[in-house]
Amino acid sequence: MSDKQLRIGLIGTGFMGRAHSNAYRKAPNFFELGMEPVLQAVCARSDGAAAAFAKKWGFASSETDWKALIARDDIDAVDICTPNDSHKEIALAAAAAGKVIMCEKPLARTAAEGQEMVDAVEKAGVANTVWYNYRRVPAVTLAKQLIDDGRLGRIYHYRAQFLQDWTIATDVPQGGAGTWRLDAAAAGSGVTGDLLAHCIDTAMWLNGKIGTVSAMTETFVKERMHSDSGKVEPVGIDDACAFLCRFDNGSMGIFESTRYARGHKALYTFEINGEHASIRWDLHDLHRLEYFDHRDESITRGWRSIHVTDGDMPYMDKWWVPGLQIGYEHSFVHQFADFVTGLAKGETVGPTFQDAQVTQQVCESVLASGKDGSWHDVAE
Ligand code: SOE
Repeated sequence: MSDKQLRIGLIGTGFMGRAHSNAYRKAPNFFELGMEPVLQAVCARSDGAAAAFAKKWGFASSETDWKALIARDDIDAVDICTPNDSHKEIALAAAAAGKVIMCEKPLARTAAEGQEMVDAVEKAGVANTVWYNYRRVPAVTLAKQLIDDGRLGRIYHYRAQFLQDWTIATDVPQGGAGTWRLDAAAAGSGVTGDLLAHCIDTAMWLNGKIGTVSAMTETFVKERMHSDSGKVEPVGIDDACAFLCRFDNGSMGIFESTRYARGHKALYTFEINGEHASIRWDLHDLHRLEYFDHRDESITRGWRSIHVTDGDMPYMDKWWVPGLQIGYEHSFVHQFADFVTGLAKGETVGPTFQDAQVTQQVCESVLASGKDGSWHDVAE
């Protein structure tokens, strides 16, 4: 790695390829990173798509073979933005080549794949992170600060939901660009790995480890046309999942996710109830944190809606002036800024592959419980 530069090779040019590229471009304008990100190469399967993406986002070059990208000695960091079925193979090759690795969530399709990835980065000693971006929404980071300050006291309840409605129509195919999330072979699972994984990552970051789970899963549309074969094939993903859990700190958790909640596009919400105070957050209003403190004077006590835009709130001194809010894309800018700043100082910044593997293990236990209907301990 060059002393002052992090030369990035991005693999995958979909929605996340754009979100990450935006972060690489914006982070140095707003943060002191200690290292300059360089958009060195982008890789897509088709030459035209790779070249067009490179031109649009300012990458210096393009590739159509990810192995060729990894083999280049002018690439320091590999960003994996491909469907889940290629995360492991790319990560193992990138680790063997000594590259820093940034991988889209979920880490892998299964905990077994995730473990191989953790072992590979640990053996190679390469810095790594997984893009669980919601930790870096300022209001969510503020929630972490309030909990760590002890303001909530003992935590009793954690509840989270991630609701969407984009797969209700029976003619949405499985497989292929844009709809690989419906194909179990490509995605590993449905809402559990795609959406609940976010909720689980945030929950364990805020409230500690999850010990046991009991889940219910459902696949409402049992067969869909597969984009690759052109044939109607059985659907192997979970369309919806709800689970109960116990956290190691004694609190109770309830999580729900579905792609069949008509009217909801990406409604991620959580609420935490503690002995003294409660907090709740809503992705559709992501710059606000709701806070209730029972210790307030009774006649003015009530839920406060904190507009998270003041300079003493997480990340906000880097942006505009108090009162002016930021959005979804900034969570990726923050994650990258934190990761690179840590890299420049030789510090580990989460979520690491190991952190994401713990989430993977919770997902695995949830899916197993959904199948057999019994409580499952989360493997260590
Ligand atoms: C699915 O629609 C999706 O794009 C997820 O894959 C993302 O991780 C989530 O943040 C938004 O929804």
